[in-house]
Amino acid sequence: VPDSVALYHTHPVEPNQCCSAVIQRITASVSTVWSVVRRFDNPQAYKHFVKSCHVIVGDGDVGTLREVRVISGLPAASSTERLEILDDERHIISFSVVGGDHRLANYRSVTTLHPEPNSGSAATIVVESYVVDVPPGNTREETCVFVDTIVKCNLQSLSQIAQNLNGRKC
Ligand code: A8S
Repeated sequence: VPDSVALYHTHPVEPNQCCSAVIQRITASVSTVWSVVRRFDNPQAYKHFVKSCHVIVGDGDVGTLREVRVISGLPAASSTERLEILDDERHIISFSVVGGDHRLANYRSVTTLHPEPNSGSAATIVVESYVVDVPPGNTREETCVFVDTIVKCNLQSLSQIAQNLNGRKC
């Protein structure tokens, strides 16, 4: 396990919070996956729950704020999110939820990309971890199941998009 995984996926967790991580293998190079993931202004490129996204302030660097609107059927309408880390060398992106109309208070996630060892850089391991407040009326377990489901969907969709992009380069 690279040192950076322990370094960037270790979160301080308060007693009323839960944290978890999802790992996804993608048959595409780190640079291809990164080209999709790094676009803080365009989460709808791979997050299918996102209906629209508008940058409120910023130019895509740390501190940029976006407002995401989500599709109907979720216990949420919108989320205001701040870009916390964007490291193009180490392939790390992190955002935190700072407002909105939803139940995931103080959500923060970190996503890191790693070339799969011995794959000739043709495959990427994505690690996405998060910490979030357990909403009133829910258990830690329920919260993790809900968020894990969203993150897994996002990373599976990311996998499909990156694999298609990679195929086009040949
Ligand atoms: C992400 C991860 C998550 C997004 C959650 C967990 C969210 O956008 C959705 C439903 C909610 O209830 C909360 O990387 C919120 O986007 C899909 C609106 C924040």
